[in-house]
Amino acid sequence: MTQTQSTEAARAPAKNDSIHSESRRTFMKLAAGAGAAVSVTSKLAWANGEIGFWAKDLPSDKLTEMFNTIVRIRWYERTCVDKMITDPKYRGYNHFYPGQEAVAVGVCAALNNKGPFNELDLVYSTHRPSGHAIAKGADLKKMAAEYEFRATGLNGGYAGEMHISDKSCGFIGADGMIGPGHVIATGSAFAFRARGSKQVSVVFGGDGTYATPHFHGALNNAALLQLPFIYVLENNLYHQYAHYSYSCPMKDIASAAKTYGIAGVVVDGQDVFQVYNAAKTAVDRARAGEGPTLIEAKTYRYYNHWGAPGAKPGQLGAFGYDPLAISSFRPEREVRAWMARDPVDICRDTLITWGVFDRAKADAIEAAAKKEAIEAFEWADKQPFCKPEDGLKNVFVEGAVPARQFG
Ligand SMILES: Cc1ncc(C[n+]2csc(CCOP(=O)(O)OP(=O)(O)O)c2C)c(N)n1
Repeated sequence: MTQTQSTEAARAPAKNDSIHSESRRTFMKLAAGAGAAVSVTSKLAWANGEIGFWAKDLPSDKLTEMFNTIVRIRWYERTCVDKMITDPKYRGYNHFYPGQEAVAVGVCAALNNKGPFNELDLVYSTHRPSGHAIAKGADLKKMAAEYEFRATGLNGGYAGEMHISDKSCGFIGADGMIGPGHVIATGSAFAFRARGSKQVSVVFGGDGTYATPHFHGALNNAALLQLPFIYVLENNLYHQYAHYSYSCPMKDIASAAKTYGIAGVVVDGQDVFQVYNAAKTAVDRARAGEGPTLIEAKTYRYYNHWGAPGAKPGQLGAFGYDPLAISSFRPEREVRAWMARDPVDICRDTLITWGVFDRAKADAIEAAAKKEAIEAFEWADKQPFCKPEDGLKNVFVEGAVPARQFG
């Protein structure tokens, strides 16, 4: 059975999912318009039940924490961006997450993120990991230090952004390679099955991952073995600078779930509560032995694909709201339409409507998040850099290579 949960008027699913029948131009125009009036239909489309309406029944402190996490991600990222533009000493090389925060927070809020390692749900991330790491519970200061290659960072300064991990909260980590992490994530799910554990393995991937063999291999194996595995596909419309219609023949990538006979759902990735509802439903099914789910969250990233030290707003390969840069690969009106449905605003306004907090309280939470992020980077700036001569430490498993590697 299909249920509609959109906060706006729901649109009936397209009769023909294929875009081969319509011109790419028309398709892209429709996709661009999605930001203006996202009326994404949330549906567990191909059997196995329906999405629960869980979020509205959550305790107020949990809902407040979800808003807190969204603004902590937003301000961590904005502080990082500011440093990249203004601080000549900043060394990070980053893929920014603003615009997509509701996806990470909605999913991770449905997971077990605290406790002994063998009880944690695991998250496998992407080259765009900040939101996933913070939502899973990584320490902001140690993250900032890691992004700046400091010895006191989460991974001793050797991982930087693209390989950051935090075992203590089950954040298995970022992955600079597009695809292979999906297969490893199904391996974890298989281990959970084999051990009789109730843990769930979650992998995040972008729309660009649809075209990888790993996406299909992971879903096929997860379906065959009915693994406790959730694939969260963050469809932000573009992989680097190419629209996803260049690599995927379907409008809804979640349609792929049908191929593998698993549950698939399209959800409004700007609305943290819709994401939570879908994630919680998928987690419950996975823990109950009912198999994997593919969640496609329609979302958008505000900044350019990546930024590096010395970046100038508006330049390709940098980031910024500069219309010239935006129009180089996506229409300005598309960016503005999506920004009008900002995940921070939607979360804040919903919680005010629900009477969870008032505007003053929301502003205080956001101000504290901003302060925390600035202080995290100030702390990181004072930390020692990692030493190049220690670079081979922690690369090999002890016992598999001569002990001198660990001296
Ligand atoms: C195997 C592999 N091929 C190519 C790249 C280069 N690359 C980095 S990000 C990216 C696009 C990823 O797009 P998507 O998965 O949609 O995520 P997004 O950047 O939109 O968040 C590519 C092709 C890579 N990192 N790994």
